[in-house]
Amino acid sequence: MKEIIDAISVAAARIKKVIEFGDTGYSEHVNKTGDTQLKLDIASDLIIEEEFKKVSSIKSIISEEKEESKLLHENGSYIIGYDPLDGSSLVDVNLAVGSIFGIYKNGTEGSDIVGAAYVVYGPRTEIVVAKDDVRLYRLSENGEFREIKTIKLNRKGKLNATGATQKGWSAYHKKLIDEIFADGYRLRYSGGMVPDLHQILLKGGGLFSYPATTDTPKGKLRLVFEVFPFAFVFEKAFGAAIDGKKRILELKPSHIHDTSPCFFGSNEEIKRVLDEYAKH
Ligand code: AHM
Ligand code: MG
Repeated sequence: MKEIIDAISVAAARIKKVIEFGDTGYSEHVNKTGDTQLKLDIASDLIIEEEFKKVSSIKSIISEEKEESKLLHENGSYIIGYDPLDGSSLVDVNLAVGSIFGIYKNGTEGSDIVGAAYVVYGPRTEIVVAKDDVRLYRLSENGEFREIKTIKLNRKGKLNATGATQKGWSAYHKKLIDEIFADGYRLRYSGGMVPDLHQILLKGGGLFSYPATTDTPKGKLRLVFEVFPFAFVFEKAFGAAIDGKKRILELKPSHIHDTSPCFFGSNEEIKRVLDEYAKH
């Protein structure tokens, strides 16, 4: 898998430049989810595809920005599901964005994931890689990613990142979130899942939620490109990830672009969600 992480590192350094100096305008294309693609989404997707084409162990790629999966090397053994530039609409307001990668074998169900990585393009460029454990790497002046530390969540955190349109929340979801705030948790939510989850991972824990709502009953975030990779990261960092009732990595999407409600966090906060959701 090292060759895949190396390719992600090369792609990340290239995408960082595109974010800094590229055109932030819209293209004329609409992706599978119905979003008009930004030129930055397309450029990032092309860079990743170019770098993955050089890696013979990658059998196929599935991108949030592509309708279908794409075969790269018939004899490869890995399938990579990725979101090339998550939160790309935040670039024009100069907030942090990211790239997310799920590394799968055999298929793209939750149980097929064998590794995950994400890149944060913020004031600094960082890569987090989850295999047996979760490690943070940072881009240094010489253009190389240097290992910084291993990431481990505490049993309980202090941050509460609450996603989705509040007027569409269920009454019990609102009750749960209100109770968490009443216990002293602080709101942190930029609208980019990569920096928002990265903050929870690095500040020791908390809860990130993107629930089902009346306007998005199956949530917004995509299983193969966003939710499974982060579920893998959180579990390997001694946290947990659920859809409200079930462990995320037990879910089986019926289509590569399927979405799911999702909750990521440290164990105590995830237990609170499970206890409240079990009643409904
Ligand atoms: P994108 O893939 O189109 O960029 O959308 C995904 C983003 C996530 O990064 C973020 O958590 C979520 O959308 C925010 O959505 P909302 O504004 O509805 O809370
Ligand atoms: Mg995304």
